Amino acid sequence: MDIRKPFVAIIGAGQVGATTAQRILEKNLSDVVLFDIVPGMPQGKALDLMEAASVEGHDKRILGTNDYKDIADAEIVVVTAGLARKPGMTREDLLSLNAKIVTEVCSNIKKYAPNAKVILVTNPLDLMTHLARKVTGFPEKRVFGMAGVLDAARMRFFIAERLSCLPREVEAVVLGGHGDLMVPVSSHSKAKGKPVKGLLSAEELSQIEQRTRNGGAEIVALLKTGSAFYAPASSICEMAKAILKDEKKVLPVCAHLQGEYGVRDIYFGAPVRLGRDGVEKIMEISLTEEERKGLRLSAEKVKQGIAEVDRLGIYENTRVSS
Ligand code: TXD
Repeated sequence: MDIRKPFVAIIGAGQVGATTAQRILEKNLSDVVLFDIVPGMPQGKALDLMEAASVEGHDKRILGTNDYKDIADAEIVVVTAGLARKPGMTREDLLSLNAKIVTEVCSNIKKYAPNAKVILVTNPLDLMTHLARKVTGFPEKRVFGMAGVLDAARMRFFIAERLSCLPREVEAVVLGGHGDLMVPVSSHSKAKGKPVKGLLSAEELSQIEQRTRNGGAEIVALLKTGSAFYAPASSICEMAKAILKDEKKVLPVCAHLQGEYGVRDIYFGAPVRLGRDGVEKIMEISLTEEERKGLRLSAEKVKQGIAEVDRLGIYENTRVSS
């Protein structure tokens, strides 16, 4: 299968990876290379997706592979490889296991796709994005994470549901780390162009903010095994589109902040202009004092996590496939 440039490589052909591949193909955005370490699995999913092409009416191709050589020259590499927490596993256990996987994956990205933009998806998101930057050594504007588009999409849906309007008629911004301390920015949320602060009571807004923070956990509790993947895949696709089509669109992205919002030297959710070069500019928006305070708390938590990742000291001796 000849893959045509510019293409997107997806590492990890699980729920999020495979659904992202499907979205990219069916929106006719680009060809896809789908990589996983499980023999036959990415090949099987790629074949299944190709067999849908005539019915879906797209003209894109997908290659399933267990060989990192196939990601060479990718325009974008999406990293969804990793494990989800299992019963009895601590957050630290998950952190160290996923850190090892992300380190191995990123060493191979560095070797085989040194010019790619890298979108991290694996959790814990802010920390894995920090690790990916360390391991690849790529410029900051080419290494970033997906979380804010998803968190904002969830908030848009919750607002739309409450106001009986369409989710696409709602604008929302969610900043900060991708965890319990994320900051839904209600002061910038609008429905049909009107600030939601004037349309919903403070209590209703606070319930929506809390449901947004808990959005991932709500789905995990319903699914029993695994976590959300449809909305995450849509969110990754939105970011890939902004890059492939050089849209220069402003989206909330986990980007490397250097003083913006009073936050320095960590990967953190902020609105950025996304285009062909990756993160082209970090945008600053005005915030209320409460929102600023929330961001400071969230930044502290991310910093503690980064110290934990750095203590693991696993950047060295990583396996790079030959
Ligand atoms: O907002 C966000 N950033 C997120 C993050 C939204 C949804 C999911 N989020 C996280 O993405 C989730 O917590 C996980 O850490 C990842 C992937 O979630 P997914 O639901 O897709 O997990 P799966 O279905 O278990 O798929 C993981 C795949 C699986 O096919 C493994 O075989 C593969 O990862 N895997 C690897 N691929 C390549 N290389 C290595 N070493 C490897 N190890 C596992």
